Amino acid sequence: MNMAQNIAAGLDRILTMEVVRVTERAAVAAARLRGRGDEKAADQVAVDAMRQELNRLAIKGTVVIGEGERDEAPMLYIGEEVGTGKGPAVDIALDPLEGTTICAKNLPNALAVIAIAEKGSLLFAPDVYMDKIAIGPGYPEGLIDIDAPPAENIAKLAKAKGVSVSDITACILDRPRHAKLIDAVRATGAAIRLIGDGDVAGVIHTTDPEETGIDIYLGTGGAPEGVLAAAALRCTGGQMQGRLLLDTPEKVARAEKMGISDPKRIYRAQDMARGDVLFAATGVTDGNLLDGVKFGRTFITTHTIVLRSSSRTVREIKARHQDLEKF
Ligand code: VTB
Repeated sequence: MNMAQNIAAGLDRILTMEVVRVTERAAVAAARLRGRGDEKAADQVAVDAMRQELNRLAIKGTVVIGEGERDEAPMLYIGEEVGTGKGPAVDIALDPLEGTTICAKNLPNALAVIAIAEKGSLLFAPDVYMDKIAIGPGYPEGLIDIDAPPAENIAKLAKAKGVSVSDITACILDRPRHAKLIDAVRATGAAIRLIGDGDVAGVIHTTDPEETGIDIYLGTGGAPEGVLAAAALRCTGGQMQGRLLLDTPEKVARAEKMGISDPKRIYRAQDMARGDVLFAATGVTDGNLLDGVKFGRTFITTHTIVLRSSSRTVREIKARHQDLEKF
């Protein structure tokens, strides 16, 4: 593909490299506050750092999934314009610190995350819950069904993988609302990895079961996190379905205002993140897929995964930052 075709195909691929700095910087800032028991402080420094770096990117970006509505989030709020303004018009979904509690407790899999997509191609998701199911790449389309009982999804997955159900591990957020789901999965004989937070990582982990030990993600988490995970899956392959939990008239009205006319719609990954998508995540704490930030005496190391949907290349970037002043 020549340069002109590359640009015509979607986002400028140079952005794939540029975007790494954005999550690296947020991760380093958050990592300094790992294990301090202060979620808010860790989130705040990650937001500041991400915003600063994002504003150096040559894009005309709009935050569509961010820290919240304008009145509740002073920075990286939904609708905020970011970037230098000179460059392609893009939509941005971000979470400078996905897993604030994980970071505060210094537990695995806290991430700094961003997805960049062509204008108008990310689902404008309200901050409600989303019911989610996801599996990794290499399975027939339509293998899983969000409306099927967990036992059925797990049995189909095991069969397609060529293993028995007891060899399957499901990742589920450890929440009282998942009691029935957990019982249903346990009854199949499959294993569960219960996570305290961080379902963006949980979904992404399904894309590399050999590395992470996770085959399927099930359960209800944040809708914004669902869009971020969908963006990653668009790039790695894999299947995901999500449905917003709009269980009050107020939530239905809020979603309607954001352009969602069918409150019961099932979104696949490609409905939540369309067109050309870039995704980057840097580990804050050590995790199953990414190492956390390491602070050496003379340098800092970061571990980032960068994905692009149009080429489906998965890049891992381990960076050694020797100019500590830049952070
Ligand atoms: C998940 C998880 C997040 O929120 O989406 C979860 O990925 C869902 O909400 O890290 P509840 O905590 O209310 O269950 C987080 O845990 C925090 O944003």
